[in-house]
Formats: sequence, structure tokens, C-alpha cells
Amino acid sequence: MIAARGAGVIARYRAFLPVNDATRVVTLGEGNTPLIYSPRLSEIVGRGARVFVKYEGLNPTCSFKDRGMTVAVSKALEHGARHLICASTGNTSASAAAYAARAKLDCVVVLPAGKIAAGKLLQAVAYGARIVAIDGNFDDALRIVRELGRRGDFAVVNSINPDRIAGQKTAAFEIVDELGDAPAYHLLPVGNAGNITACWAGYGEYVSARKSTRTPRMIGFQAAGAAPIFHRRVVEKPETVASAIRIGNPASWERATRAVEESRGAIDIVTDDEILAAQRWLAANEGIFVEPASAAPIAGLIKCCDSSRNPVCSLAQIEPESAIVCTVTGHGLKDPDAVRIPEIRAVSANPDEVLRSLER
Ligand code: AN7
Repeated sequence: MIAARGAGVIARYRAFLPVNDATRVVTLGEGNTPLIYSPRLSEIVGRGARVFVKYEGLNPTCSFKDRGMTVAVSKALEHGARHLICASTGNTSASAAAYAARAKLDCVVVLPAGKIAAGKLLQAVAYGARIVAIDGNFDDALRIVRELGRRGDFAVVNSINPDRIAGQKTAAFEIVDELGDAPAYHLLPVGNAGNITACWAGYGEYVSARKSTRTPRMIGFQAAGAAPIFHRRVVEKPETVASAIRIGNPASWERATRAVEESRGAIDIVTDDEILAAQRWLAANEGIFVEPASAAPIAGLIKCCDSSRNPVCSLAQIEPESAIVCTVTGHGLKDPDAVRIPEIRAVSANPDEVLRSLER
């Protein structure tokens, strides 16, 4: 029997997840996010392609991280953990803090000082996490968290924890359940590379379970200033406006490379200007507002349709009528500073003044 959709990903996909009767499920009703058909992106691709946007910003803490966090926190509780810890560019810490609050566990988040989008920091504060800022970047924070995890004081809930990857693969299950089979292409942003790893695993498991007949090509996009996998070397000082994917040494680097190879996919880059343009475009044209990192696959899709820009993967000759899914991983409200608010001057409070101001 299929569990109620709002019951969370463990209830819905229990048979595919590492849970048992002893696992007390910690859930906030994550998953079941909309797969939104995009007529305008479909038009850009042409050839009768159908492009869908998987809007992960509609999870309980407004990013895809909740899918993995419900599993990681449930398992940590089962194993008797009292203290959780994670490094984060923002979304993992928001999610960990919320699920820890729900489970009545202590949560420590280690963050690169001054590099976390305002909405994400606000969430960690609101959910009551203990916040430690370090003079360093995300990669430094993850190194510290790994070490503290090894010392045994904390359960690490970064995506180096396999329970996180297990939960995150449910996004692939939902896509197949909704489309009836896997799409031809799945585009997504890549930071620590946990999500591309998880979705690829999910597609594979669904073929084994005979729930789908094929797997998609996995196309990952890194920001041009933070593109270690694309350049095949560690980036010491990653820089991008997309702070969520400002990562120079991804934890799941090898597994992501394998996912790309096995799926006959690709890793490509998009510039900050392309990311911000895609973010504005998606909001203004399809009503879907996402944070900058989440606009990377939209910028990437547009790049892949333009052979003059030498994309690593060309969609110009795509098989007619193909289905393409872009995961947009986090909500636009997470990072209010990414959108410039123009000066808005007040007018006197009468209808004629309002009309006059619109004419200016
Ligand atoms: C919106 O929160 O790494 O390639 O510490 O927040 O699975 O790392 C966030 C990553 C994409 C990249 N989009 O996913 C963190 C963190 C958003 C994100 C990614 C992140 P991965």
C-alpha cells in the first residue's frame, strides 16, 4: 500500500530505505514536491521536448536536504545519538536544525563565517541550533566536522553519512512515479555532489525493482568559479554568487564522476551572470522562484541548447518528445540578497497618484 503523500518520504518509500521496526521516524512531511511542466523551457529545447522543474524549495525547510535529513536523523536517534553535527553552506544546517528540534536532539552547525545566505542562517537560529562560524570556507568546515565525528562525540549528518544519500534518492522515485518512466535527461546543480550521486542510485534501484525501464543521463552543473569536478582538480578558493555550491573539494566527487560516466551524462559549468539571469528568468516567466544555486541547471539547460557555446552536452539533436527534468534545489526566499530590490518611492494614498506612478 502506498502511504499518504504528505506523510514523508520514509512512509512513502519505506521498502527502499534503511529503516526497520526499531526506527522511530522523524519527519516533517518532506518530499512529494511538485514536478512542474515548463512550456517556455520546452519551447527553448524544441523538438517536442517536455521540460519539467522539480521544485524542491517546497520541502519543509525549503530545500531538497529534508529528504536525506529525515532518514539521517531517524537513524541517528535509533543509534542512540544525542548530538548532531554538520558543516554547511546553509541548507544542510537549516534542515539538520529543524529535524534535530523535532527529535529533541542537540544540533551543532559549523559554518564558513559570513558566507551563509540570510534566510538559511535565520532558519538555523529559529530552530535552535548551536552555531559555530569558522574563519575558513565550507571545505574547512567539513574537514573539522569529519574529525569531530571520528572522535565519537557527534553523529555527522552531512552527505558523507550514507543515510542522507539514501533519503535523497527518493526524488528520483517521485519523478519516475509521476512521469511513468525515467526522463531522458536529469539536470541538477552540483556542490558536494551528494544529490547527483543519490538521484543516480535511485534511478538504478527503480530499474532493478522494475518500476522503470531506463535511466536518464545525469547532467550536473557547477558554478564557473567553483568547478572542481569539471576542471578535475581541487579549487582552493571557490567563488560564486551561488553560495550553496561554493565548494572546492566535493565529498562525493568519485561517486558523482561514476554516476556521470555510467549514465553517459556530463558535468558542465555556468557563470554567475548566467545563473542570476536564469534565476530572474524562471521567476518572471514560470513563476518559480529559486535560490541562485538552483538556477544553475536552468542556465545549464539554456546553454546546452546553444551549440555556439560549446556545451559539454548538446540538446540540439535530442531525441524528439524527450522528457527532461531540472531539479531546482532551494527556495528563492533563502537568499534575499541575491535579488536587487529597486528603490520604491511612496506616493500619496489615492488612486490617481497610484496610476500616475505606474505611468512614470
Ligand atoms: C540549494 O547545505 O552543501 O551537490 O551544506 O544547498 O548534493 O551538495 C548544499 C548544497 C544544490 C548542491 N543546491 O548539492 C550544504 C550544501 C542547493 C544546495 C546544492 C546545495 P550537492
